[in-house]
Amino acid sequence: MNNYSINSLEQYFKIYRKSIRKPKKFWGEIAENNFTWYQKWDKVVEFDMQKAEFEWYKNAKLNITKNCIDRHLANKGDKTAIIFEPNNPEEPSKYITYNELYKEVSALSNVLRDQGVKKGDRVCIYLPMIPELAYGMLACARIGAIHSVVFAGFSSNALSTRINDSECKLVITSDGGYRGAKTINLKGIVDEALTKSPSVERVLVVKRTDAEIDMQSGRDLWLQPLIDESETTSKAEIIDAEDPLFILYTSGSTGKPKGMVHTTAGYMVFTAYTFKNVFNYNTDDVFWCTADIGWVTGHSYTIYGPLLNGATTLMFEGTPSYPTYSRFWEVIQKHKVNQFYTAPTAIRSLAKERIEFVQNFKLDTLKVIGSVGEPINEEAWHWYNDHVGNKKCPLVDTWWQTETGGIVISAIPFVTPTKPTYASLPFPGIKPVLMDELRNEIEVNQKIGNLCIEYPWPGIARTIWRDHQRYIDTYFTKFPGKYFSGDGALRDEVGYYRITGRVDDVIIVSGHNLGTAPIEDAINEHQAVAESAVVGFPHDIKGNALYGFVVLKEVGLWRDRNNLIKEINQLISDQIGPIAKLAKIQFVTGLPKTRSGKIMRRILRKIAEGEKSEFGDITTLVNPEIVEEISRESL
Ligand code: 7RM
Repeated sequence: MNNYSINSLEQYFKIYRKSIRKPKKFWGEIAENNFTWYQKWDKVVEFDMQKAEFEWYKNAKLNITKNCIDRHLANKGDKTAIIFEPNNPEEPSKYITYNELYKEVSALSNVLRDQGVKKGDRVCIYLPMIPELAYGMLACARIGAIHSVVFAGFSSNALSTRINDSECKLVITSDGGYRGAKTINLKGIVDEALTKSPSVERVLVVKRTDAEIDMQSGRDLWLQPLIDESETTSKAEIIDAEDPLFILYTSGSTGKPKGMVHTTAGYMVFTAYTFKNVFNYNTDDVFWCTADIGWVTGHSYTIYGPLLNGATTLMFEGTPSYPTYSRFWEVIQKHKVNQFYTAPTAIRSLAKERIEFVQNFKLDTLKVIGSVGEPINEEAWHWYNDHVGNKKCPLVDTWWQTETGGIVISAIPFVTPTKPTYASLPFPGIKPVLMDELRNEIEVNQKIGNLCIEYPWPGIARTIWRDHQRYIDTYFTKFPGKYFSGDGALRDEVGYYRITGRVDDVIIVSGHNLGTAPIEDAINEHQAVAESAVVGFPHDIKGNALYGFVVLKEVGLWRDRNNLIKEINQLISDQIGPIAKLAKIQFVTGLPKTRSGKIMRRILRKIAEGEKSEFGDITTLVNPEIVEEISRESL
């Protein structure tokens, strides 16, 4: 266990320095000592940042499911690998041991083989958050098929586009899914998608809701009878380190979604090592990441990271508000969760509700709480820290992306100190740099720049599926020789990074660089405000001026708009300076958000610029109807 867990601040700095000076030695040792390989590598890494070519653990042979499952069977066979907590609290939870996981994954992998799925084939998984989703991913990995999980909230069009881009030949879906008070007709959506997706030969259907569905003969099969007839052992294919493990689509700012490709060995080493250290996972802990597995956070930190560490990971089918706003806290209490990982948008929505919803539950099993997905504003940070972490759990604000595969900037609990709204320090092996618009490195502190990473790490995506040029253009061209994240950040005097939002969110007002996050923090300080988003719009004299979209907690209580506007601007003025005052404030009932909870600023920017109708693709929003409302009432 060579340096696999980081236990002190001194050790962190030592490991960090080593990881930067001798990355090959560093990543070689971690891979050497903590995983099962059929054959070791010839070279730890070979890369070319200009061509965006990366080969980690070159020529090594392995199977990631051997590492996620088989190697735990001897000592941990009866340990719970996955706790399944259903949408409906009345329905019993399921506890799936490593032994059972082995059998389920083996059986499903045999079914896939019988259906003609071969190494390198793409399998689309369109399932709710039920155990079969985990089995499906791992069954693909067992036989070297490439999984492409599509979030079950996506429409038939979005599903079809994704299936077609990677030419999936098989789809695993279910008759339906439960989410809060809703039942979703997944099979119907698949049927519609497949009218436009000719590559799919076979659909395997999991029974979940018992809904009446159409089964197309010759194409659709119920999964359970096939599983029942299958062997419950399965040979793990020998996979090359750089064979693709999965494709996961991430929406670009324009154009069609990008199929980010992750390969096997590097992704395995990186997710395992970051999981262990960022969450301080110890044997017998129960870990819960609330993200849907349709997003990278669910891939890396509900499935792969935890299982690689032999952990118990919780899969939750439901939503934070069903049947009550206490659902998260109830689940933490019920399963004695030790590490809890969620998104700021969930925190803000729960912080809006009465405090009793959280206070009535015993959360004292928690040791570490985490945040991911967007900058966490100061008010949400404190609410999470005080009421969920009870001021005793380190709050790790983890910055990363689909493209990075795993966490790249984060505090390490009990090792490096946290600081509200700061993702803080780079993880070992990660060398962040801030670049200005003239492509010079920003060496001073407190200045916002483009957040880039200088050296590859094992978890970095390898390409965009069948579009390597787009991969190069998007991430490796603007700042040659570096990976460009598309995010802005600043560094404080001790080297902590604060992510300020997408760089297109940096607004230059009268020559001052302003990040939207700190302004939103200031606005959110106001007791009437639930949430806000700030964008820029062109201004004759200042270059840009600021437009704030503000959601109030209880609309009726705040009738004096003019006074409210004054108070909000006073807060901004106090916290950042008069330069950051808003030229316009529009009160809205909600903000346009993607299904993963990110505010779609592109739309707000258009509205602020006076656009009334052309908003581009808004199908990935959870609340497309809000766009009409905001634009109708725009100032
Ligand atoms: C993990 C994930 C990536 C984008 C990224 C950022 C934003 C994610 C944080 C964050 C501030 C954070 N992957 N983002 N984490 N911003 N602080 N801790 O979300 O591909 O879906 O999104 O999310 O803008 O570029 S993602």
